[in-house]
Amino acid sequence: MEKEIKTVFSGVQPSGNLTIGNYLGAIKNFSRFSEDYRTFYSVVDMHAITVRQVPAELRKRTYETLALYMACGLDEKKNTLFVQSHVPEHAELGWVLNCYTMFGELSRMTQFKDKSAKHAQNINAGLFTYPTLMAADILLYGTDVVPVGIDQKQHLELARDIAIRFNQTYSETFTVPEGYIHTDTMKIMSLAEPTAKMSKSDTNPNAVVYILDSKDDILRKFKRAVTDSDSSVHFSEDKPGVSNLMTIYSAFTGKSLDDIEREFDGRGYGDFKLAVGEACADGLATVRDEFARLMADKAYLEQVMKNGAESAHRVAFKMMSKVKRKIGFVN
Ligand code: AQP
Repeated sequence: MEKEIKTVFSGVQPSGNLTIGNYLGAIKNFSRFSEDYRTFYSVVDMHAITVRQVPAELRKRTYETLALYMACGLDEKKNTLFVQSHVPEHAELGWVLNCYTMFGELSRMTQFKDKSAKHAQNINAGLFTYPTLMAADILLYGTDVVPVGIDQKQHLELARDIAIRFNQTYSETFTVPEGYIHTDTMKIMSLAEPTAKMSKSDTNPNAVVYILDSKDDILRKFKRAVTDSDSSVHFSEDKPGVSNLMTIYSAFTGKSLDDIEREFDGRGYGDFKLAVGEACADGLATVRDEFARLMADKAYLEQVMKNGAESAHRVAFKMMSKVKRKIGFVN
């Protein structure tokens, strides 16, 4: 039977200060769905502990990530905004799906390989089964669409495979989700090393622009951004630094890449970098102000978390009951 309203789910880990990669690749796209879809956006704290976190910071960042969702335009009345660990069905379904996910499949995940190399002292089982928990997040809500950056594509494909496998083993249970990857901004690159993804856990602060950076910091970081020895503002594979800056400029101004090339024809990188910095800082100014306002009212954020958890739980509980019945657990 065709569902009338389609469902969207996505999440962001409170594992650091959020970057313009998280913003342009994911969060900015979330609000596109608010009007016509049933939307669930989660602060995925259970994913964050696959890497060691300082408890007080994790707690603070959980509030901050929720406030950032709202500051970036997600209306808490139109979207279910919640914290993953407040809805126990995520862990419950995650365990069940572990038993329908193959060791070989998880071994092929590039994020696991990258993060294992980065955290060689803590290659825990949670890091390995991260994609199964992500599949549970998505499948619990009958999700049709998952807006993510390109780095999550492999995990999403695994979620689809797990859904199909489960449905074929029993009967139609899970909706097989589709990714929504905004091709223009699917991978914002590091400013210091433009062939690597901009990541919130990067240890070089000049490589990353955080959503909440001050205007001065943003201008300084773009001024220092790695480009190349040429001086033409032109989008191409062999100019990863300049192309990345053009992508960011385009995302904040709405200008096309051709228009940007024309705008900076013969003007050199100095002018261009300043313009990118200004556009980014101005584009984020209202987010920063709204974030500060929201963070000053912790009680309200807690109310949003509570309402979100209740709404999410109602849906998740139903799906979990169905799963238990299918696999033969006694009610
Ligand atoms: N650089 C990026 N460009 C485009 N999209 C990005 N995303 C992350 N970085 C970029 C998208 O943001 C969403 C939330 O990401 P996450 O919090 O789940 O973690 P991640 O993908 O592992 O992002 P980070 O910033 O690199 O976090 P750490 O450093 O903690 O591992 C996802 O949709 C992601 O695609």
